[in-house]
Amino acid sequence: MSHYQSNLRDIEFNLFELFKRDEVLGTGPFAEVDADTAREVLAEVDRIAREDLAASYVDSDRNPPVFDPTASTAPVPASFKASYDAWMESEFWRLQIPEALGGTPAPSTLNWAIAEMVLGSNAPVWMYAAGPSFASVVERNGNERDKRIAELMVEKGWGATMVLTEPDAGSDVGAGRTKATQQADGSWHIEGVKRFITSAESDLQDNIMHLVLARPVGVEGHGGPGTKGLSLFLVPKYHFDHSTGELTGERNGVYVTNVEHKMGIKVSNTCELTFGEKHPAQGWLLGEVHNGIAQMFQVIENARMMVGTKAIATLSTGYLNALEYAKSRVQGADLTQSGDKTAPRVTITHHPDVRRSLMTQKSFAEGMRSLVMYAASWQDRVMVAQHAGEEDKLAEAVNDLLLPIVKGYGSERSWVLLGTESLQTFGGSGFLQEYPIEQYVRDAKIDTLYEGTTAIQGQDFFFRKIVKDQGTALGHVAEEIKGFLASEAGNGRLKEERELLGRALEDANAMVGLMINDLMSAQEEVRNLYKVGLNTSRLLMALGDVVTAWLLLRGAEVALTKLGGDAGKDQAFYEGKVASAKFFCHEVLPSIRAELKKAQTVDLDLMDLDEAAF
Ligand code: ST9
Ligand code: FAD
Repeated sequence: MSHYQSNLRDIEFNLFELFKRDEVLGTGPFAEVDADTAREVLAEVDRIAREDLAASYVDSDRNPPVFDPTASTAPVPASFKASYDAWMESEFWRLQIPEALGGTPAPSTLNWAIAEMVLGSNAPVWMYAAGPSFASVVERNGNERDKRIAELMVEKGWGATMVLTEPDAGSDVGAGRTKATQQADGSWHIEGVKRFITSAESDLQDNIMHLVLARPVGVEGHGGPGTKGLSLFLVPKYHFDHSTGELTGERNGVYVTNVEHKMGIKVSNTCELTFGEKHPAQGWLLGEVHNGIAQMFQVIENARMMVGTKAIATLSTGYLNALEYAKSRVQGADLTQSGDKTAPRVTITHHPDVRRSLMTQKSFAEGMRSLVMYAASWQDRVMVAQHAGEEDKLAEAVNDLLLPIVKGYGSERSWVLLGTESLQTFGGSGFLQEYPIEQYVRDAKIDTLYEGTTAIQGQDFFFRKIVKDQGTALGHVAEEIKGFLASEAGNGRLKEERELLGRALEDANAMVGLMINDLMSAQEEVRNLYKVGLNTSRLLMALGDVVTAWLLLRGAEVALTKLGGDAGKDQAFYEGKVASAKFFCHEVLPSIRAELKKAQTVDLDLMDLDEAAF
């Protein structure tokens, strides 16, 4: 039986009922993908995910790749290769890439809906299969040479990697020391050691294109300190004929020199990558411009969305597995009959605390699914504008604002809830490898770490997405929420919850105001910046809760309308939507007041404390 329990009904609810994607499907840039096609694709991806992708989930955890230092290889298990092949053969990855590369562009919302099912059933498949998406960044930023390389990457099914991290440069990418020296023929030789590079080795593809950040030496005006001195180079594993893509048989001087032993996602090779040690590692400067960090952030933005979606997808399948177990596990008597030792035993879904736990899981999983879809709906707007030869600055800014929430908030909430609630629902059985939850917990922990830790997401959120943006995007989202608060949404049935949301929004806004004040006061007393830094993660989580609650309530409003008519077989589904929105507002939102109080009492004591006192 499949470990993966998808929630296609809720995915379709988000796409078609809440965010009304039938209005964009089949139009403009998405002319080739109408709503009917989208539904067919979703149904087929659902099947592939539950059957073909989920099939190797356990085996590739128990029998992970083993690094062979002599050959510098780490082949994946055959079961995983079968899953990977099934995904590549489905060709659905073409929905993510531009027509110029043989793609059939679909709205971002549809792509992230598809991604949820792939990531929830076997995330490393999505990561190894990202070559064509990487190619679209090469195509967008490249000159004629690079555009041809991008075509070859897709045509030949090559893999690709994002290569930033070094032993001494993790969160601080700008500390990277890998260097690039230009050669007489215009290419570059890369020298240095990168670590933790995902998909840098496997036997899944004939070639791998590494997108490498390195510091050019001896180039005036470039190669200075920090991230701005980094340039992006295309460094293939094997040399190839740049017009035909035929491999020349010659190995480039970039080798995997170690594969990490990890807590989870073990089949996803995490590699140390050494450049130019045995012989030169030749690379080409992307687009022949020195603009590495900005180019790499095009990849990072996509990857951050991916990581948040992966975490949330895992919580969703964790919840549905827990629900299934709870419905059949008989233990104890109903609380109202606990005095009667002969009372019938009941399934654990009868116990109030189990119900609290299940509804916590359901409301977060479904609310954060809506969060992913909401962010993606802004990406749809960006794509529509670009197709019309325009720029939608607001859509870009709101998407930017939402990314750290999807990634930082999404991964933190998911990882914690998978452990404290989904696994807990199974009792001691949750601790066993017989059930998938312990693997979910191990596999989801990485989501709070890579692609920028939660601390980095919190700082990105406040300093870049709020302060640098001068509050434009945040102001827009807040206005949308206020519009909802002022409406008659739910026809009286969501009145209390709208009030709770209103209060939470005020509290979160007060937190932003407080932090802006601390930031301003840092101009006089620079150490006040520490106060801001003590609150950035807190703000990310608080606003994450606010946006999630609002989206759940919007879903509840839709559901109430459906329940007002003949909901038919969907009666329970819609009742569940209303119940989870109400639950979230009552159970989660009041804590934001306490978080505000904590934020207000933050002072410099912690920073003044001698390290020895910790
Ligand atoms: C990793 C990979 O962890 C894990 C999973 C891999 C799976 C791979 C496969 C799946 C991925 C599929 C992707 C396919 C591609 C698809 C594309 C489709 C189209 N937003 O603030 P400053 C830029 S990888 C945008 O001064 P510092 C910006 O250019 C490792 N841009 O930063 C800015 O200049 P300006 C991940 C941003 O103090 C410049 O950077 N590692 C943003 O120099 C400098 O900004 C990390 O994520 C942003 N949010 O450096 C590192 N922020 O201001 C985490 C910055 O002029 N650390 N830029 O615009 C950080 O993010 C740090 O904050 C830092 C700080 C490095 C940026
Ligand atoms: P550090 O930066 O040393 O952080 C340690 C702790 O300090 C964290 O809690 C962090 O939040 C905190 N911290 C650090 N700086 C600050 C600060 N300024 N303010 C507040 N707190 C701070 N990298 C790639 O380039 N490509 C990949 O494909 C890739 N894949 C990965 C796959 C896996 C499985 C793993 C584990 C990592 C991968 N990484 C990859 C690297 C990953 O992005 C980094 O591990 C991550 O960015 C954190 O860097 P670090 O591990 O050096 O931690």
